[in-house]
Amino acid sequence: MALIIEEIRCWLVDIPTIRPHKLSMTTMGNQTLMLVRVRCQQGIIGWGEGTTIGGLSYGVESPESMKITLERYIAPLLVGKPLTGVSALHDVLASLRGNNFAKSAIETAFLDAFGKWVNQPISTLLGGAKHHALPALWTLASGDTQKDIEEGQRLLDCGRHRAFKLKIGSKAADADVQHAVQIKHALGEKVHVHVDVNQGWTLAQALWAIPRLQEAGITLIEQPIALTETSQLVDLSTRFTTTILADEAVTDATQGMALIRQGFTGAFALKIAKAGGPYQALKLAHVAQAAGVSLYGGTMLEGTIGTVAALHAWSTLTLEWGTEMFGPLLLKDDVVTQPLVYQSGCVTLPQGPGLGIEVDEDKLLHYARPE
Ligand code: MUC
Ligand code: MG
Repeated sequence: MALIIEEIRCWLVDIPTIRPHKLSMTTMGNQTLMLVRVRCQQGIIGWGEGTTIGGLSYGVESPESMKITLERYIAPLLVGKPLTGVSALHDVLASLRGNNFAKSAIETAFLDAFGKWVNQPISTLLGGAKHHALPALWTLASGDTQKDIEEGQRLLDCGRHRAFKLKIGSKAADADVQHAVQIKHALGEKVHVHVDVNQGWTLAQALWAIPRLQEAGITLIEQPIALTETSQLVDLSTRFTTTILADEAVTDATQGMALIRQGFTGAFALKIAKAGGPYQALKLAHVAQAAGVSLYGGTMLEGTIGTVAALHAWSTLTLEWGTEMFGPLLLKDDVVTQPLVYQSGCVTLPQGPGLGIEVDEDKLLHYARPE
C-alpha cells in the first residue's frame, strides 16, 4: 500500500492580524501562511502550512524561502514516488539539509492525504488521540500594560481562555518585570500567566528578573536568553522553582537530547515548524518524556491548517503545560470552511479523516499573492 503524489502546489497567503502583535524582535500586523496542496494519484488532496513570524525575524526560513524549497527541491524528490507512510516520506527528505519549516508543511500535507486515504484522522496515524479538547492559552502582546489587562479580563469573563502568555523582552528588564507583575496581579492569583522573553535578556538581566517574576507568581519563563547560550539556559533551569521553557533553543529531538545531556531541568516548547512536522515534533516529545522533561504545545502563529496539524500531534501526548494553539484567533480571516471551536479555555480537535478540516480554495485565492 503506497500513496503516490502527482502534483505539489504552493501559495503565499497574507492575512491581517486583529491587532498589532508585539514580540521582542518584531511587531506583526499581518501573517503570511505558506500553504501547500498535494494531489495524489489515488484522487486525494492533502493540505499543509508552513508559517513563521515576521519574515526572517524569528527563524532562518521565510515564507518565500519555504515556497521555493518546496517547489524547487522537495517536489522533484517526491512526485511519482510510492510512499508507504510518514517515515518513508522522511527517508526521501533526509537528503535535504535543514529547512524544517518547509518540511513541516509537506509532512502535514502528506499526513492529511494519507489519513484521507486510509479514512483515519492524523492523530490515529501518530499514535492515537488521548484528548479531544486541549487547553489553549491566549497571548497578550499589544505592547501596552493597560490594554493587555483589559483584553485578558474580557477573555476570562467570556470564558474563552483561562491562561495567558505575555510577550516581553523588548523593553528594559525592570519595565518588563513591572508589566508582567501588574498584569498577573490584575488577572488574579488563580490565573496562569507566563512570560516569553524571546531571547531578549542577557544572563545578568535574567538573573535579576526571574526571582522577581517568580515572587509574583509567574510559573513559566520562556526563552529568557539567546538560543545559542545553552549552558546558561541549563544553569537557569536548575536555579529557580519557576520553570524555564526552552523554545528557540530546542527545535528537534537531536537538540532536545543535547540539552538533556547538559542537565536541563526545565520544559520544552514543541512546535511542528521547528521540528519539521507533527511526526518529527513527537520524536522530540518522546525524548523529553524519557528524560522527565515537561512539555508545552507551541505555535508559530499558524492559521487553522497548521494549528490543526499540531493539535493532532499534541492530542497523543500529556502536556504538563498545556498549549498555546490560538493562532487562528489572531487572524482576521482564514481559508477553511469551518473555524475551530475555542471555549472554556480549550480548543476542540476536529474529527474526520486527515486533518478533519475543509479548505475554501476561493478564499485562499482571494488572499493569495499573485504568482
Ligand atoms: C513564540 O516565540 O513562542 C507563540 C505565541 C506568540 O504569541 O508568539 C509565538 C512565538
Ligand atoms: Mg516562544
